[in-house]
Amino acid sequence: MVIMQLSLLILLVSPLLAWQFPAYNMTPGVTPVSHEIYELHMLVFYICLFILIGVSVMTIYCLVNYRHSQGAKASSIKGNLKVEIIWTVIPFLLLITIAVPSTLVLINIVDTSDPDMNIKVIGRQWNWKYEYLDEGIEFFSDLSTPLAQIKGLEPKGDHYLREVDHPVVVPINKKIRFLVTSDDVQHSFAVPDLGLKRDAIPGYINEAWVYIEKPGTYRGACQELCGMKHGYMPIVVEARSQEGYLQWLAEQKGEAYVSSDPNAPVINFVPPEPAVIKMDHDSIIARGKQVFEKHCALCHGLNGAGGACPTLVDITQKWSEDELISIVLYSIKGKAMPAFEDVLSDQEIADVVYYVSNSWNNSEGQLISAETVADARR
Ligand SMILES: [Cu+2]
Repeated sequence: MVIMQLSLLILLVSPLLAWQFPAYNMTPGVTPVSHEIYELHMLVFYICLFILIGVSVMTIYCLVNYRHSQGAKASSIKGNLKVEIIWTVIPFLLLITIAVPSTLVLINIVDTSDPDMNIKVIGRQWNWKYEYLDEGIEFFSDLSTPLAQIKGLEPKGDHYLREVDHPVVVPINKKIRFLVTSDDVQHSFAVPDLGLKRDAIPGYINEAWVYIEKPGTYRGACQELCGMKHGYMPIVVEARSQEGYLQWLAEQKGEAYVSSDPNAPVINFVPPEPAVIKMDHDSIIARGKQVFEKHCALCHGLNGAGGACPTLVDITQKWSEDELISIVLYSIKGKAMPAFEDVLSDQEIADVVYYVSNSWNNSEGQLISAETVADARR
């Protein structure tokens, strides 16, 4: 009885909480699909509430009025056609009320026809790769939360584990089709504000679409348990005005961008001169450390000794430079390490291998040039 009263109380208070604290409710989002999903959710919620209140009132009424101490006697009615029709027709009508809008929303969700642009999304252990198919640009999007926050050495930032180095930039008011797939295991591409969730399955392409109505930054995450760093592959979608998007696009391509607005200043984007790569010990160690902390330290630990993972490559033991280059490029059999062949540049691999072979127990690492790494690529 107490449990029933408690659950009743929680269920009756929950709609009030949903109204007062929208953060506890599902988000209405910023796309037509997310609005439809939200409305469907609220419709089902009200139907559940209606049933809950109806059943609870009936139960309490019977408990109070027909209890044994009041002298109530159980009757032995056998069958009642009217009641049976009522308790068949009402649930049937309720199910139809849910089924019709659900089907319409589902049909809309899968309708990826006539997109204005196409972006291929590739889930990887453990980052996302985006390819703008109509523009010929592509990039990786990695977690950008500093390692010190993850290790608890610094206070957590506002977007802890929800921030990336390269967000997906898209224009508002355009139908954008995402072609979602995976390079390795199953991931899931999900951004609640956009009403978007699609599984990323190796060998398959799943389609999804969004039409974002409001500029802003929308955050999501991989929603399919995909390995050790599943929690470290967030998704950040940046929706900009058409003008802002075109400007970003020009920057990505290293082209100048001229605004279509005659009053706007002409923005000439000039790609920066390639930096001179210093090859002294301290510079390489500093660059290698940066690469190591971004891509390796989450598993291997800042001291290289790693955690308790039995499938970790022991980098504190002595490896030759060639072995390390091969491990970083293509991983090693029987270990959970991902291949960095597509993720890191030749210079980054040369730097990180030099850093590893000169840290911890290793101290006689040889200088490696980017060309050596390029030669080691199959
Ligand atoms: Cu994943």
